[in-house]
Parts: sequence; structure tokens; C-alpha cells
Amino acid sequence: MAEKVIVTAAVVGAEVTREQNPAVPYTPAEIAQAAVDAWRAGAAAVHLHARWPDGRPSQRPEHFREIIDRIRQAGSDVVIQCSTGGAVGMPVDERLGSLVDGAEMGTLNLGTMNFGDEVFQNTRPDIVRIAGRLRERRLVPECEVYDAGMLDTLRWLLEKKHLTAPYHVQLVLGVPGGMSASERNVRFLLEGLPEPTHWSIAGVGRFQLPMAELALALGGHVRVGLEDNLFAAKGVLAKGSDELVSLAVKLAQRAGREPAAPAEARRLLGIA
Ligand code: KMH
Ligand code: ZN
Repeated sequence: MAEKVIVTAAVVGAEVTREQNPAVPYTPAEIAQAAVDAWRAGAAAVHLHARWPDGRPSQRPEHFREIIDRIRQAGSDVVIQCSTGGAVGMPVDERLGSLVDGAEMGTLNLGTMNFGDEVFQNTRPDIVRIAGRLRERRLVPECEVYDAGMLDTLRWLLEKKHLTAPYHVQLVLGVPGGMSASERNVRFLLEGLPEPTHWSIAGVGRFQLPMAELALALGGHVRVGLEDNLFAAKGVLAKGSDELVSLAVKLAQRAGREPAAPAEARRLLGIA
């Protein structure tokens, strides 16, 4: 039987705004509710960012703590993954604020790149430092790969033992400045993945659901949610990340892949 699929919900991110879609959550209570709704819809994991109540991105530990506490108080056992990417322009010290008690995974962005009209800086020393912090805190890294050369960085990190298994790879495709979300690019990237690796695709914008479908067909996992895409269909705003998770779950079932429960996701991802 095909491996169960881990659906990760990226419920807010650092860039999207309520002006673009009124369902974008800002406060810790709203972000926690969005995460719980996504879990109820079938997400096994949530990729978390935080915001100040006015919508500015935040990596403040107290915001992440409140989000996680609220998720657990709601009775959800969803896997908690905290962003160390934060927002463009944030210093690494600030970005590391998200790695609070209760986090189970943390992201590891594998290179500097144009991110829209800005630069998302991740120097090799930054990457090594973040990898070290994830290791110290016994968090499973999710390696965010936006472009082909970042897989060479992944191999370098493994070779130098800055990174060791278990880790997860997220192919984030369609960021303006990164690799585009095409089947050809996905197949090329998969050829370069170290073995054995669990991998997932996060397609940006209108590529979100087509990339989910492709990941499902190729044996990967999927990430959906408002961080990466605001629409449920062409011209139709998503009512929340849970709606996008429901669509991904339907695609999974059509592809003969059952969504993993959080406990199964922990087993697959090597979370102790
Ligand atoms: N907000 C982006 C610049 C991550 O979460 O680790 C970076 C990002 C990646 O969202
Ligand atoms: Zn993110």
C-alpha cells in the first residue's frame, strides 16, 4: 500500500495580509484556531508563523508559546513545526525566537535568494547556526528548498555533519526569485535528493493544488494553506487553510493515499 500522506497546513506565513483575504489569522488565538481547524480537516502537521495583532510578522517566543498552548488546550495532537525563516530582513537571532518548548520541528532555509522584490538572506554560517540550534533543541529540521543549488547545500550539511537524519525536505516552488512550480523542475529536484528522504511540495499561488496532486502521484507529502496561496479556485478566495486542507485530502483519496494522523506523521518524520 502507498505510504500515508502527511498534509501540512501553513496557516499564516509572514507575507499575506487580511486585505488580500479576510481569513488570514493574526492574533495567537486566531492562528491557533486556524491550526485546529486545519487539523480537523485532516492536516497532520502545522507550519507556524506568528503575527502582532496588527498583522506585522513576529518571531516573539511568547506569541509562539500562546499559539501552541491554545492548540493543545483545544485537544489537538497536530505536529507543531515552527518557522525559523520568519520574514525577510529579520536577523537570525530574532528568527530563532520561534523555537519554544512544545515545538517538534523547525524550518531550515537552505540558501539566500531573491524573494519577490526583496532578499531572503540565509548565508552558510546562518544555516549552520540554525541547524545547530535545531539539534540542541532536538527538533526535526524541515529543510526548505527553493532552488536546485540548495540541494547541494543539503548534501554539504550532511557531509559536514551539520545535519543528520531524521530531517524532512520541503520543495517550495513558485516563489518569484526561486524555482518555478513545474513538473519538470520537481522531477529534476527529486533526482538530486539524498536517499532516503521524506519530501513534500509546497506550491505557491495557483500552483498549490496542482503541485499537491503531483506530490501525491510521485509518493511525496504535501503542504497547503494561506501562507502560500489565498484561493480555493480561480477568483474564489479560500475561507481558511482548512478549506485548502480539505481539498488536498480529497486529492489524496483520489490518488489512493490516506492522510496520516499526527501520530503516524511523527513516526514517519522520526519525531521522538
Ligand atoms: N517568510 C519567508 C521569507 C520558513 O517559514 O522557514 C520565509 C519562510 C520560510 O516562510
Ligand atoms: Zn513559512
